[in-house]
Amino acid sequence: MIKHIHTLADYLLQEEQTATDASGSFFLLLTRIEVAAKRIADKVRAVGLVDLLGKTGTINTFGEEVQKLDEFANQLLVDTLLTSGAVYAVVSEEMEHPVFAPPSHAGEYLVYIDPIDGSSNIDTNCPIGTIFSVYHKDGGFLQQGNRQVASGYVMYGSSVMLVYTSGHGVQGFTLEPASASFVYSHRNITLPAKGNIYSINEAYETLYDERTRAYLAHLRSLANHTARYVGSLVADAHRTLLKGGIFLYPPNRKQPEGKLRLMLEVNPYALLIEQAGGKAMSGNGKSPLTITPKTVHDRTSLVMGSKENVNLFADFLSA
Ligand code: AHM
Ligand code: MG
Repeated sequence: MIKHIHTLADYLLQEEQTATDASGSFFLLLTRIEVAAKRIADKVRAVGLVDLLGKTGTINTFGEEVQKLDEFANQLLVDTLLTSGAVYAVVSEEMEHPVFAPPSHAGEYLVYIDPIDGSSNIDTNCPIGTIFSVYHKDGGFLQQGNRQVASGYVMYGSSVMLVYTSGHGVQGFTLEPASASFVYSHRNITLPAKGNIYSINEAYETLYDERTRAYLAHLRSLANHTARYVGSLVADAHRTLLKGGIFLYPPNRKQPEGKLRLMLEVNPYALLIEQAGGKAMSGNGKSPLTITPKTVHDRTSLVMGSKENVNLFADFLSA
């Protein structure tokens, strides 16, 4: 057993030696995500220099314009994962259908990715990220989020971080430029039980239902609350994990199902937040982890953060 865990590689080796609920190929899979993350981080850093700013001119599955960086990150992650020997298929926000590993390389896991989350922030040098979620292939493509084997994200911010959970707490690693290693910087990330930051796109206020509007009015009446909204889930959720408070992407009149994708964005974060001692809710007031998806691209609403903050929102919803 490794005594001093200094890097992600050390941590994975240690988990591999002690885990009873994951196979060696699971750790190989995470290593492949680490490799891809470093390459994407390099590109993100140079994005303004290497002709990766801007749009490709094509439209993705959801009718959204594809940014060049989205396309690069998607292809890199798909290739890196499907040739690992650990992965059976990849589902991506950028692709309508799953892509399968060749039979010679087919492994046991399904990996769901949002290759570049927060695409609208690319051209303005604001934080963006990669989100991932892992399931055993035996349960099929439409498993509930509570069947996730692991979930996590890479955030390309003022520093690059990889944060993940495999059901044993939430661990964070920061890329050290000199060594090109992810250093174990955030052990067992835990949300405070209550926080004073709220994060929501308030420009949609008139589109939210009456109860959500009453909740927002209440927050604004509190002297000790402040608002933060980057518009990249990776960044807004990262702050929520570290500082607590609440993040909301509720349904609104223009997006009655909400905007975020259940399997690609909501469930990876619901697992992280719950593993860090927080709470996540969907429109029905229940954890999104208990929703059975109808398609891999389903959308749902998301409210998550410190338990006390989320419970207060739930009280407003049921008032
Ligand atoms: P994307 O995956 O196409 O980038 O969209 C998801 C993003 C999230 O990162 C963020 O929470 C949300 O969209 C912001 O949406 P809005 O601009 O409506 O507030
Ligand atoms: Mg995206």
